Amino acid sequence: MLGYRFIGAALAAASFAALPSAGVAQQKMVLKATDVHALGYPTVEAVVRMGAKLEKATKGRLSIQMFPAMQLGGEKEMIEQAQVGALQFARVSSGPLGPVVDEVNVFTLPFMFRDEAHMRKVIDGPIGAEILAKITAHPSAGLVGLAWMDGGTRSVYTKRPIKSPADLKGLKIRMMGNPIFVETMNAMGGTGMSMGFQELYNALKTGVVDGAENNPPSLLTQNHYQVTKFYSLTGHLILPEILLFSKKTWSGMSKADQDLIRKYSREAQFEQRKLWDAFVADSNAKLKAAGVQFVEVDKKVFYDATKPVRDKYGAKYAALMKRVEATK
Ligand code: BDP
Repeated sequence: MLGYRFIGAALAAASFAALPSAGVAQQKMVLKATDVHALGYPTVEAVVRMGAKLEKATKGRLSIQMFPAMQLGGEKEMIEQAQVGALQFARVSSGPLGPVVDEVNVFTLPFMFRDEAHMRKVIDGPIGAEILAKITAHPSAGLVGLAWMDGGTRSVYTKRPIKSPADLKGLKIRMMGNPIFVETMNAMGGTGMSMGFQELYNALKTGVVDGAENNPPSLLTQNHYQVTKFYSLTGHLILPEILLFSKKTWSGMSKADQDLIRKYSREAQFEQRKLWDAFVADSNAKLKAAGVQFVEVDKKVFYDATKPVRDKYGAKYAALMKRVEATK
């Protein structure tokens, strides 16, 4: 039996150690968190700092153990592990969450936000809160939506400059796992290919794809810039990221602990943003120093080209999209 118990403990979602004669609320829990990015990246750092706060506030009863840098797989896998309670915090892009909770897709439409300030207004305000609540209330997603994080603006990078849809013709561009993104790239003139982030560097290097699209920090930290030297500022996606929690674990926690996690998550949203702005500026400088060429693009052409995608996927959320647009 000892062996069995040992395996059971190793597989357990979070490590629980009940204190003598204590109820659920008093259990010691090590909450597992994961992110595709490495330690020091703003999304990771914000969650690590939150762990320190949680530990302090609960005198060590609650803590966070971070598994960074895709140690637990890509974002699809991270979501699945949160769903079964194999981990607690998953910080993912809105992209791979869209296929799980459809409302999230409103944020994943091309050129949905006018600029980053607009996106921040939306996620910080009532619409952001509503979508988080939709995630939590979803009957089968098994997730709790805790907070938004900033994912900046995504643009295309390839081995040649992209100024118009014609320049993308015949180029295979990696997109995140969400049909909206593949259709977006197709509408932009290229050939969208959905693929996990964990496979991308090799795919770029071996020519399985000709390019990808992302924000400057990802282009830099994933070393994609070593292969693709032209960063064409299409800005087709301003994509919020999200901090999720496993509903399975959540439902076994006390209301007081849930409230504490919610409070620190909201704080993490703003803490990450501050780190993010500095990180983007630094990434841009490093990319330029490494010889990456930033190519100015007439976004209007790509905006017009992607209208069918907004129409197709946005139709059922017309009212919500109007409210997003009206957010000033
Ligand atoms: C990065 C996001 C990360 C995504 C990644 C991707 O921070 O959440 O997994 O893009 O393209 O910008 O897959």
